[in-house]
Amino acid sequence: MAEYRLYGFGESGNCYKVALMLALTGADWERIPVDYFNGETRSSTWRETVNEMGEAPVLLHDGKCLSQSGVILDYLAERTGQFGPANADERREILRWILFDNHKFTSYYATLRFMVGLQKGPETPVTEFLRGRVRGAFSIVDKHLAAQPYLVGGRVTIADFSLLGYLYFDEATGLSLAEEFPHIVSWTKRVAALPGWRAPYDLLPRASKPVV
Ligand SMILES: N[C@@H](CCC(=O)N[C@@H](CS)C(=O)NCC(=O)O)C(=O)O
Repeated sequence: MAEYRLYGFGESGNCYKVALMLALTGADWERIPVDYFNGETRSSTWRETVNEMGEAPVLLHDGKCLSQSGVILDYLAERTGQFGPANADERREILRWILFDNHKFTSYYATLRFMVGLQKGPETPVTEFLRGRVRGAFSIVDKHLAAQPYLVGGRVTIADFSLLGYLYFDEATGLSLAEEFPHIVSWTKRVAALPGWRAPYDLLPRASKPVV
């Protein structure tokens, strides 16, 4: 059995955040499949035995069962000594970006991409609202990255992995990142050039067949 065991599935950028960290740190890890689209995370078994919050990713390590990608990234940075903060000020900076990510950057974008790109639903006031909120959050990050190569400390950290979680998928969202957020796109390329980087579906297989 591998040292780290990750409940995850390919469509999930939140799971990809953790899988990417495991890949880039050279960790010994394996995936535990999650039947997400048939409701496994909503089942009482999942909530009673894996994660009461009803979400993936979940990491099993050393007798611990950890959820919330930001917490897992922090744990892995501490365990591996890689991509973590160099001091207390950086630790707070990383936390600040991960909280912003979970509230606005990932959450609006992931929901928009789920509705438009995976469910292939119609344009509605909800998708229009989400796209506006994504543009607001992405503009903030694009401006930050115009002045520095990575989010914190001038080097790659777990803050980058958190915000990048959904940016390597190519399902439609109705946004053109290349046209609207060029500094974000340059940043995705810098991280993709790291040794050991792999694209989402190369690290975690899909849980569903694509909707056509
Ligand atoms: N803030 C959480 C979000 C996790 C999350 O929303 N995971 C999705 C899959 S990408 C999920 O399991 N959703 C189940 C649900 O909301 O019912 C994290 O970063 O781990």
